[in-house]
Amino acid sequence: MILRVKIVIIGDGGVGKTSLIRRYLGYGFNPKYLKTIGANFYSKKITYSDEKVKNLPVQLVVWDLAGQPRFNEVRSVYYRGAKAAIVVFDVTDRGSFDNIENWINEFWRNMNEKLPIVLVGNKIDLVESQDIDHVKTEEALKFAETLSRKYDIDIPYLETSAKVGKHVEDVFKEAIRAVLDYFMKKRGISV
Ligand code: G3D
Ligand code: MG
Repeated sequence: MILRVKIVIIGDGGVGKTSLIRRYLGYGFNPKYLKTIGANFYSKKITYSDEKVKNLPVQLVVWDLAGQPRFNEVRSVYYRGAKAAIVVFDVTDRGSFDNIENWINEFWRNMNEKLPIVLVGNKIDLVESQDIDHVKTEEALKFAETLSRKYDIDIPYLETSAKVGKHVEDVFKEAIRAVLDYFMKKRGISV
């Protein structure tokens, strides 16, 4: 038996969603393009382990928007069956940070359920290499905490660089962990 986990990756255009997936899966990894909804989906078998679970086979399916213009018409198809969302902003683009709560609400509204979220601040390499105005770690952490309290759900925050490959694996691992925790709690199963 293999657990199938669909994850959607959302956030403003240009924040690095596609780059994160490509970095995680390897650049030679080709998605299937769903022309009707303008989305790519990447599917890969992985073996998941953490402190509680050992070597769990998971069919990870990640959905990524290929173009946003027609998104209004296709969003229900895009979100259908998702178990979690990776919500990404660009730490050097405050506008993309300001939109995070909209993206989260949009996801939950479409799912009719407060499914797990992993919040990601990408392009951290840019602020490590130059002194530019950006969304600071403390501010993003505080925001994640505020959202967690407001919606009564734990929202982890991670900073990544798809460019140099920093903490990219952790994002996907955290998303799968959140999905397992969520559905085990929901079914009253403890491990
Ligand atoms: P999107 O899928 O969210 O729209 P993309 O974003 O993955 O297409 O990335 C948008 C641009 O940001 C790309 O630049 C990409 O190379 C760059 N980018 C993505 N992640 C990072 C990162 O971690 N660090 C840096 N420095 N750049 C990143 P181009 O120039 O190809 O449009
Ligand atoms: Mg993209």
